[in-house]
Formats: sequence, structure tokens, C-alpha cells
Amino acid sequence: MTIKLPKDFFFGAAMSGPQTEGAWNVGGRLRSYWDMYSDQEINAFFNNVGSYVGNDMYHKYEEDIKLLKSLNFKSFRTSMQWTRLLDQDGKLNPEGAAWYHKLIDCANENGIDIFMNMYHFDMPEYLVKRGGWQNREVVEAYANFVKIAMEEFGDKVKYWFTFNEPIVEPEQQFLHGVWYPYQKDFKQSINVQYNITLAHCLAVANFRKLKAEGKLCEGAKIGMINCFAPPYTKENPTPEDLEAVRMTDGLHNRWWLDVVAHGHLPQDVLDTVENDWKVEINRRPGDEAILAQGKVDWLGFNYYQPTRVQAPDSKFDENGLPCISKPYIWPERKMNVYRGWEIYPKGIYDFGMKIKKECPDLPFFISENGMGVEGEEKYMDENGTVQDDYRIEFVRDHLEWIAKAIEDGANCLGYHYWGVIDNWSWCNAFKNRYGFVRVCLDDGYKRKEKKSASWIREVARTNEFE
Ligand code: BGP
Repeated sequence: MTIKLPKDFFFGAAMSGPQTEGAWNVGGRLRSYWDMYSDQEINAFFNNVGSYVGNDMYHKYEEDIKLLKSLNFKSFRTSMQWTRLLDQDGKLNPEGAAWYHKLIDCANENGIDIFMNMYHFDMPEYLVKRGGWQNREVVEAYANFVKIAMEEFGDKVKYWFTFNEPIVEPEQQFLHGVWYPYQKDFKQSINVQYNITLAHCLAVANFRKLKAEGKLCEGAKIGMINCFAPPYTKENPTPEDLEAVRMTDGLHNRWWLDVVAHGHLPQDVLDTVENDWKVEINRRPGDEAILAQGKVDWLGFNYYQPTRVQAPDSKFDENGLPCISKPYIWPERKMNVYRGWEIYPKGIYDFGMKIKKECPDLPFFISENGMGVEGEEKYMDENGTVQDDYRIEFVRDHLEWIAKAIEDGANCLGYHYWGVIDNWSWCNAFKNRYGFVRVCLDDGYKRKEKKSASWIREVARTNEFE
């Protein structure tokens, strides 16, 4: 059966600056949270590979952009590193800016739209030392960074995004405690989440102001990229299970959806956090007016796996902080065993329909989706080409559900695959490879297409697949 996507549906690549560029000490780049973390604790990283090299895109960007073009991709999302663009006084670093000019010009010359994301978990180290997102001054510093970037590149970048997956830092660093500073404290986590939300809103306000002044490209748009996951629970749930679903959805999904679509936070979530759980959010007078400016033009939806939850064992932990839910293991689940993530393509449809229902005026695109596999050498043929049929199947199954969502009225405009060219990834480093293109770490970071590259090239050319 042939599945057809709309004619103007776009395919593109999702990557990020800190995971690709490398060149960590070139051109006056400052150190980031990841460089600090790598120095402090290299064994927190798979195979002790820290943040320094990325996939060497700093030097290979021309080759990489041509590669994306040859795959028939129309767009490329990366992120601008705060550490590269600005100096420690928050002023433009001309050498850093020069490299981003080259990257953007090269993409434009090749007919690839840059989707420029302004933050991908990569706080400058000197700001981490001032408390990072716990400090309201950092919120202002971020808004300044975005403003400078938009002033510098506004005439050549049309599509801007404030954050990638803003829920990840609060959760990984302050709630689950799996990334430095390894805290498990809901109060810290919700306040970091809140400050990031304000930072987003101030950045949108800067965008709107510059746009009104005619300083941005014709048709320039601003968006936010979120990892959304539909929360499911067990069959025949108890009221407590449903409550776990409500608050998981509230903190992970609706928190952001309400800001970007409606300009406020979900009241039921605030009520639960502040009144029932007695956790104080450091809100200040005037914040509501800031939140009201957070509405965006479109939305990026990253999807990897669903969330399955049930009621927690107790409502509060030993420190009196709330327990929101505990995982529910669905007996029929199919896993990507390498990444430890469930594969559930229908989730992309379910959440797409949720966006349509809850934010009917907000167009979206799939901004990340992908399959990371460890040890892909074992799938290499005699020519050294990775025969990644599993990846083709993964993408095809998700595209099929996207096509169905569009058929049922979802306003989904395109699909960006995560990590088109293998890249470095946070504590996992190069453990799980996502690319349609392999990066040969022991051969000068050479690029080599996998089997899936020819498949996606044809899908992106025709907007249809079998
Ligand atoms: C997303 C992030 C990406 C990337 C991806 C895969 O959440 O936005 O930066 O890391 O997940 O994750 P991993 O490489 O850890 O498997």
C-alpha cells in the first residue's frame, strides 16, 4: 500500500550545536556545562567520551549540508551555542558569529532552511556557577543572548526556536538526579522549569519587537520544541492512577502547551503544586504579563516514546516532597532494547490529535524522532555499509501514523529526523547511533551512508512510501 504525505510536507534533519560542532576551544568559545561536567567526571560518560569533539561539524559543515541536500531534505535544525556566540560579558564574540554566518550562508546557498534553536541543554559554565536557571538574572542573560543573535542573523534566518525540550534540564538535573548536580528535589525542579518558561517568554517578546521594527526576514516565525509524550495508564485505572496521569501530563505537556498556545500556565497544575503539595514557586508580581507573551507561531514536537504511569506508592517522599507517579510497564510493549525506550508509533498520532484538540490554531511539525542503536558494526555488510532495516521500519511506522493524523485533521507540516548524521549525545556519548549516515570515529569522523539513507532520500523526494 502506498502512503502519501501532503505535497508541501517537508523533511529535514534535527541536530544540535553542542552535539555536532566540536571545536570546543576554537574562536574564543567559552566552556559549557558539558565541558565542565566532562572535566569533573569523565566516567559519567559512555566510554569516557566527553563533550569535546561532537561529530566535527565545525570543520565539516559544507560537506554535511551538501549531504542533507543530497538526501532531499528542505531544512536543518541545529542550535546556536551561547558559549560560541557571546563572550563572558554577554557581548558578541566576532569569531563565533563568523562561523555561524558561514554555516547559515552555506545552508541558504544550498536551498536548506536553517531552523535555529537557541538552547539545547548547554548553559555557559560561568552562568552555571552563578546558579544557572535557578537564578533569575540568568533568565535575563538568556533573553539578551537571543536578542543579540536575532539582531545579527535576523536577515538570513527565518525560523527561530527558543528551547529544545525545556523539561529535560529540570528533570535530569534536579528531579531524577541523573545529571550533575544530581539533585532529587521537586521544589528545585519546578522552579528551574518556571524560570526556563519565563526565559522562553522574554525571548519571544524580543522576537516580536524586532519583527515589528522590520529587523527580521519576511515571514519570520518563532517556535518552541518540546518532547511531548502522551501519558497512558493501565486498563481499568483507579482514581489515583488517573490523578498520576493528570499531573504527569500537566507538568510535561500542558505546562508548555498552555504557555505557547494560550500565554499562561495551567491553573489546575499550579493549584496542585502550590495548594495541595505546598511547594512554593518563586513567582513575582508582573510574571503573568511575561507569560502572556509566550505564544508562538508554531510548535516542534519531539517524539520517541510514550509515558506510561500509575499511582505512586505514597503521595510524598521522606522529605515531604511530592511523588507524582511511578512507571507502569505495559505487558505488550515493544522495546528498543539498546536505548531502553518503548517503540509505540501510535503515540505520535495520539499526541498530534491532542495538539489539534487543545491548540487548534497552532501548526506543528515533528521536530525529532529517531532510533538509536548500540553496536551498529554488527549490522555492517562486506562493504562496511550498515544494513539498518530496523531504522527504516521505525521511521516508516511513525510516518504512517503521521499521515493518519494529517488525514484526521492534525496540522502537521513536516518531519525532522533526529541525528541524521551520528552525533555525540550527553552522557550516552556515542553509545546509541541514530544517523542515516554513520560517523567513523576511528577514521577522522568520516561520513558513510547507511542503508536507510537511500530509503529516506526517496521518501523525501516523493513524499510517499510503501
Ligand atoms: C532528545 C534530545 C537530543 C538527543 C535525543 C536522543 O531528547 O533532544 O539531544 O540526545 O534525545 O537521546 P540519546 O542520544 O540520549 O539517546
